[in-house]
Amino acid sequence: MHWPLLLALEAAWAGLGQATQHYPAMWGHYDVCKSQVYSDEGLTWDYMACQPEAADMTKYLRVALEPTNITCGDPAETYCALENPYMCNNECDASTKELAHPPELMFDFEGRNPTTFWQSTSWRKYPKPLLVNITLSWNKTIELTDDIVITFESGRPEQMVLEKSLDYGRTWLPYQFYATDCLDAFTMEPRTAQDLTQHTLLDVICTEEYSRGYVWKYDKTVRFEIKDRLALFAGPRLHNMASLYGQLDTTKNLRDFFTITDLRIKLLRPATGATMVDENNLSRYFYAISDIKVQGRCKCNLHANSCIFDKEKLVCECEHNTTGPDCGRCKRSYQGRVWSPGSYLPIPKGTANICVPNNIGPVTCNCDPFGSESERCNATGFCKCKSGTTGKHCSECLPGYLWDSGCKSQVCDDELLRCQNGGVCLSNLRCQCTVGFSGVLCEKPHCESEAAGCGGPDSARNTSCPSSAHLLLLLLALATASCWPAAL
Ligand SMILES: [Ca+2]
Repeated sequence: MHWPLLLALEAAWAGLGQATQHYPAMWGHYDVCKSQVYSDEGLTWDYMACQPEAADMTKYLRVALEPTNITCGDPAETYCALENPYMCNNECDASTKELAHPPELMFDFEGRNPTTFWQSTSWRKYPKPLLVNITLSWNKTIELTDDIVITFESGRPEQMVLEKSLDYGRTWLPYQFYATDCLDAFTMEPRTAQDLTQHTLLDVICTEEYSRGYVWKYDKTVRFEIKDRLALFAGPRLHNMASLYGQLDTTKNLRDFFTITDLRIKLLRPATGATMVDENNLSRYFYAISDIKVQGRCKCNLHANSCIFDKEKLVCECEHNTTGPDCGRCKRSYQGRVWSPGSYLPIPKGTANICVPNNIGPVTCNCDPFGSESERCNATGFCKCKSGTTGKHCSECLPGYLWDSGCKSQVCDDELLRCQNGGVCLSNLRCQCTVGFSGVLCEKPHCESEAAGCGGPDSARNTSCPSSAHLLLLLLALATASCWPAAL
């Protein structure tokens, strides 16, 4: 019954490739956190891992630029084309809507003509570096599911770094370096994403693929290759998802690699199109970005199938008795065991890892209904055991007691506690008496008459005869055909 989930998982990952034709054009996500199933115990819930659908994450970000006055147009400025210093028809004026190039134009709907774009001031302070930080913040942990694609309206920068943060911008890690000359810019050997293997997937590389060669009109994008990295485990068409899920389940570093709260694009040197910068025409050098694509999903630790944008913030709608912005902890009354993320693999290899009520955890895993006073543990977290019972769950017997729907005192054995008068000891719990005898050890002969005040078997007054301790006396008494009241 779980294989449809696997298919859904595969569709989920395959669906991430919707922007590229050679990936299956399937859509879907595993949105089933639980379903009702019939089992030996009747109709029960079957819990499964789930996660929100991948989406365009640029709708939910905040963008910040450093320096704050780096956007062009204040004061108004005219720019010349990089490839032709005499073609100066690019005017930027922040006070005129048609001529302004604010940051939000990196995230608006593309497809209109002419293209809309953000643009920086020109490199008028050359040789001081023209540095710009573009920070994208989600205030929420998200998982990247597709390539990050930055489309430049200007020439692509000669040096830039893409960085990520996992802690809301407090600390940063490089994701990838980009340069026309990696050795010169960053003292790194140039590599490409295609050079990576399963063992080097998490390497931070410097690539010259998106900077080298100045082609103004046709080569505008800079990529961070997510899918090439996923394909190292899932195969070139992402067909072997079980392999990828297995890795994601067991390798925290791999999960974390695709996880971010913020991205930062550090623009370090604009395109110059030549080895020498033309100091007489510095208005040829600037950055302009028309579009940034970031596809991903809310990280909900496989405990939610939807994520909502509430009060300007993304929040997982947690299932499985979990809570927190990332479903990262158990609800207060569901801390019966330690919180864990759900697993990517379907049952039985994986589990949803639901949070269980406080009194069902492995520390207390139910009090025995026969051996304890209550099936629930007391306020201190322990089961209260009945007499003769012991153990964490009150399911074990003290010495001298035997289990029989709870712990019963041992009645007979073949040594010290022998059944008498021909009785047979059954499972140490009771004597099976021969006709004419009763009592725990068959020590009591039935009365044969009502003589001497002895009642019949149904008598409410006296139904038994002397105890085993008086066996000798009993024999004497039998000789006189009389019977003693039980009180003796
Ligand atoms: Ca745009």
